[in-house]
Amino acid sequence: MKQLAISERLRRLLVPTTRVAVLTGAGVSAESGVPTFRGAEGLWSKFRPEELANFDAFMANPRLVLEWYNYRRELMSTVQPNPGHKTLARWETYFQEFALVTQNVDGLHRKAGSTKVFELHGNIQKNKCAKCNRPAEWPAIFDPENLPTCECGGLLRPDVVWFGELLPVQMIEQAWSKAETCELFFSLGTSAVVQPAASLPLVAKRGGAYVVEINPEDTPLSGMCDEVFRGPTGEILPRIAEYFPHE
Ligand code: BJW
Ligand code: ZN
Repeated sequence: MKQLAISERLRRLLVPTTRVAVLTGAGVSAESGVPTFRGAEGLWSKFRPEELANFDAFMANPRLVLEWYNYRRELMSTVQPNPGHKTLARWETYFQEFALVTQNVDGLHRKAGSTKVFELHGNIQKNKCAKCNRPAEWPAIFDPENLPTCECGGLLRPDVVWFGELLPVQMIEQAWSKAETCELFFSLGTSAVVQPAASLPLVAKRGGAYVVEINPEDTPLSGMCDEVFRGPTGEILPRIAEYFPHE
């Protein structure tokens, strides 16, 4: 296959000494078979986020919300990382300073071998108490007839960040600082509409970074990016890596 056309500026930045930060979204896992949220085939075209992904919805109808998470947990436990995840896992060792920030809750970056991942929106396979926030090991699947509770009496819920909830403070602060200080920033497979994650590329740009987007579709971010690749991350990322001096 013909080599991917990339700018001279990007090519020069693909060296181990460049400080790199990456933000990933649902699109990066699409080629693994995980549905995205927005768009014609996205989860939000079939389910209403305000009924499922916020605390009030959970308290009003925990069974409905937990059954939705059961469905997604089962799906996510069977999927495998794709070449996009695997390429990013290799970048962690290639670049001396590399920060991988994800909005995804599917754990596929770790499964691909990334060891340092900022999971801004949590992890769907983990649980916590909806009342006291204590982490809980079980259950893997919620029994809708017998909702699991914490020692404090609170209901257990998936350890993910719903609309209107704060992201883990230290994690978003660290991600912010990585975006501020990086030289090269990648926004990958995200519609870039959910805050505060969607601000990270802008923070990077303000800090002087070269901002690259990979997405088959236009996003609100596209216009401010220095370089845009229109295509799936599972195909484009390995082709960008072909430009690494030793690969
Ligand atoms: C491909 C591809 C391929 C396809 N290759 N690409 C400021 C202004 C306005 C609103 C707010 C604001 N600050 C906060 C808010 C409120 C809210 C928000 O942002 N709302 C906007 C949507 C309007 N944010 C919050 O509530 C956040 N909390 C917060 O800020 O707390 C403080 C606060 C509270 C209240 C008021 C003010 C401040 C929390 C956000 C939590 C988001 N949670 C979810 C659910 C997680 C749990 C779960 O999974 O069940 O996170 S929602 C959902 O969206 C999920 C995702 O992580 C997130 C982002 O979606 P993502 O990843 O971008 O996916 P898609 O589907 O949107 O896009 C996929 C993309 O991939 C598309 O572009 C495709 O083209 C592309 N694609 N195939 C590459 N093969
Ligand atoms: Zn509790």
